[in-house]
Amino acid sequence: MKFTRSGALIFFLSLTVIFSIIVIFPIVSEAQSEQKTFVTHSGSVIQTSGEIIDPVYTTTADPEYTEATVEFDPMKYLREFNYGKVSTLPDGKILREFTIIANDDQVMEVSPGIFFNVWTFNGTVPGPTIRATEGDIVRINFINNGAKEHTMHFHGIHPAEMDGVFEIVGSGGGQFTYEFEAGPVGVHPYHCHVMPLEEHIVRGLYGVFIVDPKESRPAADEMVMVLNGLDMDFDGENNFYAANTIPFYYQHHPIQIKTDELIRIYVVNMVEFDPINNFHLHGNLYKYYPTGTDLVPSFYTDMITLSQTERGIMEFEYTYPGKYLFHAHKVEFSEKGWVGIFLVTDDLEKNNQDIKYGS
Ligand SMILES: [Cu+2]
Repeated sequence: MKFTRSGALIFFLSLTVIFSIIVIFPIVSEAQSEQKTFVTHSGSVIQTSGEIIDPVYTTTADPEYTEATVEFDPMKYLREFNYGKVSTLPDGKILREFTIIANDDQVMEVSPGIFFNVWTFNGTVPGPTIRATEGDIVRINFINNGAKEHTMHFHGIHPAEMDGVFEIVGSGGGQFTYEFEAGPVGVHPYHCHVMPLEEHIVRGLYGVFIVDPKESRPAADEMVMVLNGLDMDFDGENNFYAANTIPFYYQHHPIQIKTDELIRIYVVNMVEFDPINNFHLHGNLYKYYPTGTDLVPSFYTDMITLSQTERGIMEFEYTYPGKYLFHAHKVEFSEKGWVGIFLVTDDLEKNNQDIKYGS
């Protein structure tokens, strides 16, 4: 029997298909269903192929157990500043008191249909933005209602015992009062400092602490943007990135600002695992104050690079109305959620409609 050229080709292709089915497919499916073993923070040993979003709570022994669901509104968080309960001390100083409650049993829908076990300060990720003026006394009544130990570690200047590292606050209602003078002027992160630190941070125990100068900065439309990442399958790599936790949020819900109005953004990078993050603004440049400690800008740029907990203040105004992107110029991050839109308008009332990206 003699093979034609096309007959030989068909024979060869058939062999390839059969080989794939018998040899390659089982290897690939084995890899896909490969079980990984994790020891969770609570000490339970679980196995997951990575499809289980939250192994800690899917293996909770009590079948009646239901987690509290976190409601988080990135638009509200963006411009929400907490000045605390204000009183004047006998020496004339201003005292600002805050109550911060830590929890670690909450679940948040971080993207449509995707739920994640977040650890929270006052029920949100990030926690509340705490704001004081330089020289004010800040008192934080910290309560740990979580199942793990937690603390609050503020970046800034304060006594050693207020640093939130060695004074571990026990689970199930442990308390600690942090008290220190606000300073220096700038924008600082606060976060839990219990080991394993990476886990306590990536789960969401962080927030922003703003110290205003005594002579306040010029009036502006002020915002807070915490750049964060979410490692959904606990492999030490982020699956989503965002400004203020929810991937793509400000792309689908553009931030409305006015032409010729000064915009001031307090930006803090809390992305773990990836060594750098960055912030690019379209159609404009911003004045940048690293850490916000100086009242004179260091840069006039449209791109800054930030490592873990690096932060600063940006100021800009738009002359021309329209839609402008802001995003990580590390394109992988923007394609996984760290992207948003400023909708710049002469008249906010007239433009109060949904704007579709790309339209
Ligand atoms: Cu913690």
